[in-house]
Amino acid sequence: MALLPILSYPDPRLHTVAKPVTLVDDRIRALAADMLETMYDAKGVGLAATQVNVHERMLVLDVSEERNQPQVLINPELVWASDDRVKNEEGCLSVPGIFDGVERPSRVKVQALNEHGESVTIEADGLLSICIQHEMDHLMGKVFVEYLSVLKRMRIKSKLHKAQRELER
Ligand code: GNR
Ligand code: NI
Repeated sequence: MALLPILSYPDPRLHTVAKPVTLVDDRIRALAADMLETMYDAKGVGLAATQVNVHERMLVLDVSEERNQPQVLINPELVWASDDRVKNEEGCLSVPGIFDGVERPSRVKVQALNEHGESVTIEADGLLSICIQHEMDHLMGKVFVEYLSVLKRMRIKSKLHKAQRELER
């Protein structure tokens, strides 16, 4: 088990489109375990492989209060999204300290493989729905700040650049 470094916006590697996982094997299971450890350590509800600079379609999440319901989704595909949309406050481990409203379909149905290579179908609403959509965006190279206005995004970039410079001093 190991903690993995998380890429921070505006790192261009966050815009990489992930490739499908071709085989769910021990390498993928070890990566899932490291991603879960990294997610729990960072107190996140989800983590996409893109954020740890691995460009394969896989994500982990745990939206439970007790932090004891880890889920691994490999090659997730959206099979249905509701027409009704809801706006929620989102944050991202790759955009530290920034929270803003994002509108998305309220409910989704997703098909994926689990860490054993078995097909699973998830019907999600609430935080699970938001989190799955947020993570699937990462796998497409999309970060939630891209839903915000150009002006807000500019302010976020300069704030994070400045924070990075202070760290390097
Ligand atoms: O920990 C996280 N919380 C969160 C809150 C609202 C909407 C989405 C998220 S996902 C985020 C972890 C993360 O960055 N995953 O990519
Ligand atoms: Ni994120």
